[in-house]
Amino acid sequence: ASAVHRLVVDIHTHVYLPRYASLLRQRATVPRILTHQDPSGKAEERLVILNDEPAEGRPVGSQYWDRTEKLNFMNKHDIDISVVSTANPWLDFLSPNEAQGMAAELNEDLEEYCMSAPILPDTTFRRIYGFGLVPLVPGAPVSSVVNAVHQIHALPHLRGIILGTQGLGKGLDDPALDPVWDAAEKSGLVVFIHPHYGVGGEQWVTHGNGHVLPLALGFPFETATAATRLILSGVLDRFPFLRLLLAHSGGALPALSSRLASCIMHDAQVANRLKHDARYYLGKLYYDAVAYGPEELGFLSEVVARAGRYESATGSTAPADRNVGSQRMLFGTDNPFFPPANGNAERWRSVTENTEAIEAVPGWTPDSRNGVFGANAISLFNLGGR
Ligand code: 5CU
Repeated sequence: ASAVHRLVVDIHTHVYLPRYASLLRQRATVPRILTHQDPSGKAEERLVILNDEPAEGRPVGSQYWDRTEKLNFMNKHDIDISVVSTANPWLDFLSPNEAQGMAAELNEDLEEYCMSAPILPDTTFRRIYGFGLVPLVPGAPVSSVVNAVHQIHALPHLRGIILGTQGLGKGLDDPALDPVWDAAEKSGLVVFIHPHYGVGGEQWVTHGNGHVLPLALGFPFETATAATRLILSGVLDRFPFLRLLLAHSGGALPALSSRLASCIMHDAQVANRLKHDARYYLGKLYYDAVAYGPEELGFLSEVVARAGRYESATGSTAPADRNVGSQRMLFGTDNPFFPPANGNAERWRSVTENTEAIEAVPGWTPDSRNGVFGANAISLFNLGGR
C-alpha cells in the first residue's frame, strides 16, 4: 500500500466566503471585520469573532476567502483534497429570516467554490468539497433547517453540514431538532459539530493569557458538553446511522467517557433512558485528528475501539485495537486559524505537528496512518465524482 501515493484529505479547514466577509464588514458589533489604522496611518482589516478577544481583533485577509490561497496552502502542505467549512460563528448572530436567506445563498456560493476547483490529476476527485450551512438560530422554524439540509444534499459537492452548539437556543439536545437529525441521517451528510462559545468563560479572566484559555480549554469542553448532551438525550439511540464528526478530536469527551458512564450508572433515571453504556456511543462518532500529539491520537483511537466492548449482543473482551479506532479519525488543519506566530514560515507548525503526530502514533499500522490521512475521509464523505 505504501508504494501507492497516499492521498491527504483535510476535513477541518475553514473559509469565510466573500458574501460572508461582506456581512461581517457591515457589522458594528462582534462578530465583525473592521479596518484598523496603525500609528503610521496604514490601514489593515481585522477580524473579531470571539466575545472576549481584544477589540482591535486579529489580522484577516485573503487567506480567509480567496480560493487560490486555499489551494496554495494545500499545495504547500501536500494536501490533495479539502472539505471546507464556513468558520464560526456561522449564522448564529442573524435573525431567523436573515439566517435562512444567507444559508441558501452561501450554500450556492460554496457549491460554486468547490465545483470550479481543479480536478486532482489522474483521479476523479475535485480538490475541494464542502460542508453547507443551516439556519440553526434561536427562533427559527425547524422546517427552515430541514429545508437547508435538503438543499445541501442536492448540491453535488457539498458532503456535510457544519453546526455550532446553540441549536434553536436550547442546545443540540432540544427534542425540537429531531426532524433535523432525521433529515441528516436520511441524507447521509456528515454533521460536523464545532465549538464557538467555549464552556467555562467565567474562568478566563485574562491575566495576559490572550486566547489560550478559550481555545485550549473552552472549545474542547464545549464540544464535549454538546456531544454528551446528545448522548444523554438519546439522539444517538433514535438516529443510530447519524454521522456526527466532532471537532478537535472530540474535545474533552474521550478523556471523560468512563467517568460519564459511571455518573450515568449512578443515576437510575438517566441510565434507564439510554440503550447502552455511555462508552458505546464514542464508537459511533467520528473525530478529526486535530490533537497535535501522537499520544492523544493513540489514546483516542483506543477509546473509540473500546466501544466495541459495550455492544450489547456481541461485546468483546479483547484488548481495544487502536487500528480499529483509527478508522473513525480524519486529518485536519484548522486553516486559516493558527498561522505561524513568527511570520511567513514555509510550512505551518499547526499543520506539521498534526501530520507528525499521525506518523508517530504507537501501534498504528501504515494502513491506519493512510486511513487517517485520507482514506477514511474518502469513504466517509463518499468523495469522487466531478
Ligand atoms: O483562533 C480562533 O479563534 C479559532 C476559531 O475561532 N475557530 C477555530 O476553528 N479555530 C480557531
